[in-house]
Amino acid sequence: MFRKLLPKILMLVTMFALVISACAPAATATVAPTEKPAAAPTEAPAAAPTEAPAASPTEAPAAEATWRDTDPYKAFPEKVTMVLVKGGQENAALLPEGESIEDNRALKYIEDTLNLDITFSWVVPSDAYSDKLNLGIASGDIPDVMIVDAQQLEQLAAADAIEDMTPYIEQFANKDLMENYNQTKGAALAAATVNGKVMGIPNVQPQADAPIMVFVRQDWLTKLGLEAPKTVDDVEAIAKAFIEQDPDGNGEADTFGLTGTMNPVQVPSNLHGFDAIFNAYGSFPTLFYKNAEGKVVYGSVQPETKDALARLAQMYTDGIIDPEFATKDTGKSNEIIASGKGGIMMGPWWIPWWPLNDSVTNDPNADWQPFLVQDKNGKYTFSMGGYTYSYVVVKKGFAHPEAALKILNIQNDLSYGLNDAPQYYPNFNEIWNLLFPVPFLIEQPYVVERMGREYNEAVDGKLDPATFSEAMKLEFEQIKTDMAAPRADVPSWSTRMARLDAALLLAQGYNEVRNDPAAARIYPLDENWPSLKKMEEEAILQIITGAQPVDYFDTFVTQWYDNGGTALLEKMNK
Ligand SMILES: [Ca+2]
Repeated sequence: MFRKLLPKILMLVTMFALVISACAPAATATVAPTEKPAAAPTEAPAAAPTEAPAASPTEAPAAEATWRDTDPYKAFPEKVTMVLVKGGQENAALLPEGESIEDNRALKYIEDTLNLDITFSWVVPSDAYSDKLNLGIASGDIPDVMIVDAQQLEQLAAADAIEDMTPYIEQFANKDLMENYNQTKGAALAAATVNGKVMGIPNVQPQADAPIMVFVRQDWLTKLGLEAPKTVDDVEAIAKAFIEQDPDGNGEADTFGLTGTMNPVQVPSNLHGFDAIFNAYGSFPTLFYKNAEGKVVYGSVQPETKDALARLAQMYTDGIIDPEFATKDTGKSNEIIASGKGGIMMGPWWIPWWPLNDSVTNDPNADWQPFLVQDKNGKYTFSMGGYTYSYVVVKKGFAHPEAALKILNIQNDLSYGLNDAPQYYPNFNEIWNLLFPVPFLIEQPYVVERMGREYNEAVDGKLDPATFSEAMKLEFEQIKTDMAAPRADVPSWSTRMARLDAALLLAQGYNEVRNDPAAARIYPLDENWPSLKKMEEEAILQIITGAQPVDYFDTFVTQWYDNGGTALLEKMNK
């Protein structure tokens, strides 16, 4: 069971790293996601009529025709050659014997279905991909189709080196991919839009890391006669009681209120961050979003951020927040939780898998429960990460730009067993990015919520768990195991708490604030951005810890605008 869980945690950490790297100016790193989101409802292709054709000539071709003859799948009449490039070489040994990145059954299926001849001009280890591609971009030597990051998209579009994909996406993306785009309410395609043209095919990553929730030890609440939290006031009152009223019952004043880290704000994924408290004040630091007038503003310099900082500074002064939070990293603050010295932790829905599992392992009474923090209007509004961080682009002049979309359609079918796609590989989740010529995912954005609802319906007997994918069946067994004997088996508890309880909280719905997709491509390239970012991080920590008074926020805001912020916002709003 631990083996089963481990990749999931790695996946989440990887996803987190990808999101962060997408924001950092120098981080041209991994554009190809190395994880298969846990979501993968790899439906067994029970309905797929794989053996039928030869037997019944009248029916089978018709059945085939329904998808093979549509725009998203139709084979090219003449063989189309396509040159690609690829990372992932370091893992090639995971492929079945006799198969390689350049020659495998999944690739062959794609080539045969579309009448393509795919070759690779180079294959390199994952961490060399972006540099190698940058060299190619600089020298004008690029493949026909490639995965790029936001900066490379900007560069290639500015150089007029890639095709405008606007005419192709709706016609050639299949209905599953279009549905996933639609669920982002236009944000994914907007992220790929440069000067009004969709210049790349955007990825969609699941909403796995935001919003930030507050997890609280229900056993401590019960012991001290406290209600579950709804507001920042409640969280503070609980923290105060956890510090003062000896919830662990050892007669010593040795328990913490709120934990924190040197990164009080980090969207979308932050362990021990104060993001949820900022959000409760209507403050969305680190995000460039459109205000009510449709103008892009920066959350960190809005008056609501001062209000939230004033509250946090007061909490710090009052000893509600760990006095040493500003020097602690995630690992240090995790120790507080794991050792049973803290009963409140803020973090994403998946923290029952890590680090709360360590707390339960050490103390099976540690009954952590998730809650969302309301704002002063009783509403839930949270900072969210972007849906999109990478793009598939097509070299200018390539005769069939739609081929890129057709490949992505079939890759989606291979992932989920749709449209007769063969399921060749028992270890598919480990090797999909090696098999696929364009290792790129356009996923369901709200898959965590969807799975939570489905697990809940299965618990209520409204949905037959036999219809679940193998991965979901395993998780559902864990959920039932923990319901039968809470916290007796820690991995089962983690899965139940993350996949059911926390996911259902998300499924209740909330408002979202995100980076404006176009603005998100501008600030990482801005020459003043690194110094603006540093100025902001210092100001936030200084104000919370009292090294500067709350009114220092006004000085910070003036400096931020004067040292490049005004110019940056002008670029975004022109
Ligand atoms: Ca104590």
